[in-house]
Amino acid sequence: MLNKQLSIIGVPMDLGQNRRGVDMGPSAIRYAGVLETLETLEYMVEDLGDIEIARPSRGQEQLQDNLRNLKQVAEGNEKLAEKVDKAVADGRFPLVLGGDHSIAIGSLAGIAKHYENLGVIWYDAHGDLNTSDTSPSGNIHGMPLAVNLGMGHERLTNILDYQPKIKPENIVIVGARSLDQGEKELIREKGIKVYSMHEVDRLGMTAVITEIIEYLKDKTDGVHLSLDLDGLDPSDAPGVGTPVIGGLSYRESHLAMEMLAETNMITSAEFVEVNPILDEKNKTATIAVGLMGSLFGEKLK
Ligand code: 4U7
Ligand code: MN
Ligand code: MN
Ligand code: MN
Repeated sequence: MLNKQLSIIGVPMDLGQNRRGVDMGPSAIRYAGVLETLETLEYMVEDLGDIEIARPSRGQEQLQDNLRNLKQVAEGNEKLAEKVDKAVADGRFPLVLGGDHSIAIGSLAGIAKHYENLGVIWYDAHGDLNTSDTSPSGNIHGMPLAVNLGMGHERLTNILDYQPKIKPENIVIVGARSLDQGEKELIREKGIKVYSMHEVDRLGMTAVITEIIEYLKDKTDGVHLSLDLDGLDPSDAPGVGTPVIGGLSYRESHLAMEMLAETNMITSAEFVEVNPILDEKNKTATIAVGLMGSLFGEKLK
């Protein structure tokens, strides 16, 4: 069984990218019934509310050194890191609700310091392995995995005063289908394990998750799931800022969560990039909550 004490932390962050609305993700996910779902599964859930995120005043959004809103993104992530750090120190499972994916910088900063070898499953259409040198957009939500490897601006890599947060051999990316050139080079150079859509199509999700469990189980002392809803196909999860066709299906995603639930290996999680403004009747937030239900053992009840 997973840790029964959960702490939910909302992060209304939309400054890591260009499209407004993803700051409403935590509300949409709460509205879709996250607390009720987890309480039905007999978790003791504490909702810590939302982290306060500063707004750049209108027209003041800054693209400095190819890093959009660096100051606000860094400050928001510092606050998040402290909250998450405390939750883990108190023996609780942190469940972080985004917000854009730049918040994985703060979550992992708070979590990774409690582990020698934290594994990370990055469920995403993208690699999020850009730095300000390789990013085509300057958007920090495309950089958090690189930041956690200790690459990028020091204001981001050094949150909570240590780095790197994770090791390349403890990372697995699932669902990738939109990788930039610099990201591909980094994946090759660091030997990061990637199950792109090609591998998922070829092997099937059952084999992919079985391999991932095998790959991580002996060398890690905890595993963080970072689930970007754009890992799913936009026909299932339309409410995301950077949709990419040809994604993981709703069923494959549930299967993945159910298989992870059976192992009890997940020790923290975040669900990010839900944008209610781009959504259809809160469909994407509802799917996020459904996936959480599976991850937290609905099928095993
Ligand atoms: B997400 C992109 F160029 N790679 O860096 C970039 F394609 O957190 C997209 O996975 C990043 O949603 C997407 O801007 C970040 C782009
Ligand atoms: Mn993505
Ligand atoms: Mn992402
Ligand atoms: Mn996205």
